[in-house]
Amino acid sequence: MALSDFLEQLDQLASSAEKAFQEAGDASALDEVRVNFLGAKNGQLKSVQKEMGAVGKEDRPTAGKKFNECKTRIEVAFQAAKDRLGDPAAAKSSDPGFDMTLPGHEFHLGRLHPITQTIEELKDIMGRLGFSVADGPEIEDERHNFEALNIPREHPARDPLDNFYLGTAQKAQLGHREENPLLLRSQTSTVQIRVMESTPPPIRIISLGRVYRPDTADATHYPMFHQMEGLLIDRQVTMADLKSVLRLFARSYLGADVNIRFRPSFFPFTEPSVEADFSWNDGWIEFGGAGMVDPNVLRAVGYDPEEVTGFAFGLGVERLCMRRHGITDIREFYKNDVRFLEQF
Ligand code: FA5
Repeated sequence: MALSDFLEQLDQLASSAEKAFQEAGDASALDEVRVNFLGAKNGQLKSVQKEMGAVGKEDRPTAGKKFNECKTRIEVAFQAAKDRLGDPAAAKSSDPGFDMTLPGHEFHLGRLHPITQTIEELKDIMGRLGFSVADGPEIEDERHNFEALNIPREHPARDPLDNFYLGTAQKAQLGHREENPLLLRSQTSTVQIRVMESTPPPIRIISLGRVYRPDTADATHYPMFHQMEGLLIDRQVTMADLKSVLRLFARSYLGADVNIRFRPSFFPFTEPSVEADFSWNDGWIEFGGAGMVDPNVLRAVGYDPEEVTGFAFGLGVERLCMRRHGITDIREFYKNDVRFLEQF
């Protein structure tokens, strides 16, 4: 090969490499150009180097010198491109679509719903009082929601208008028999029965979960809400134990300055029964029902009411949380308004 052809080839190679390195727009394009020109195996520079053997012996020193110059030009172009792309400010300024003065995106960190936070705290307080946590299904049968709780068939609490009974199609889907209709549980007292059916006394449990009633939503009522059920069964349990546990619990959760009062009431599954209120805005609001477990309930699960007695309570979780945080409308919990939720 004539020396002039070889030198010409080197010049062209260096020029096209410089152009390619200048045009490389990002790191992967740069790497492609580097492999094309400087690749150790099949790079164009390597191929040209191999052709140097075809240049006449006397011309080799000139060819070698020119080859080294060409190699340096390509390496300098590579380094310049690397510097340009490696510097983020330089890279961005080459992108006309990026405006460095724009404000950044704000990321919202998720957090637990206030009712979930309340449930965790209630479990904690009751855990310290020796109560463990039990669970039960939200779709219940009449036996656990009513019968075993001493609520007979003709009782108004079983009125279909006051409960969410499952339709025939839903029951068929669950493969359920007609004689024991299914409904969304209207109280967590169902869990009392499930626990007593499967566990011998003594018992000391709480159960927290959703319950459903076709109540019209207002500031203190919602058709779906949460209850904390408590059940303690042992020898010689009295009403005094019930009152002190509820008082201790309310003071732990709401603070020592909360006033509590008990009003005589009626529940088919407790005798005697009370309703518990706490003070709120110069008045009182009911936070739960409670009482000594009725002997009929103890008998229905195979316990001997002469041997053991016990108390039970069912408290409204939303109302406790509302009192604690000064929330005046229960509907706030379920609007999913981030401005409300992010305060907790
Ligand atoms: C009961 O549900 C009984 N199972 C409580 C009980 C358990 C009594 C064990 C005796 C022994 P009651 O229907 O009163 O009781 O409901 C209990 C609490 O749930 C109420 O005091 C109130 O705080 C809350 N509550 C009731 N209905 C609603 C509603 N629609 N929205 C929000 N909270 C409610």
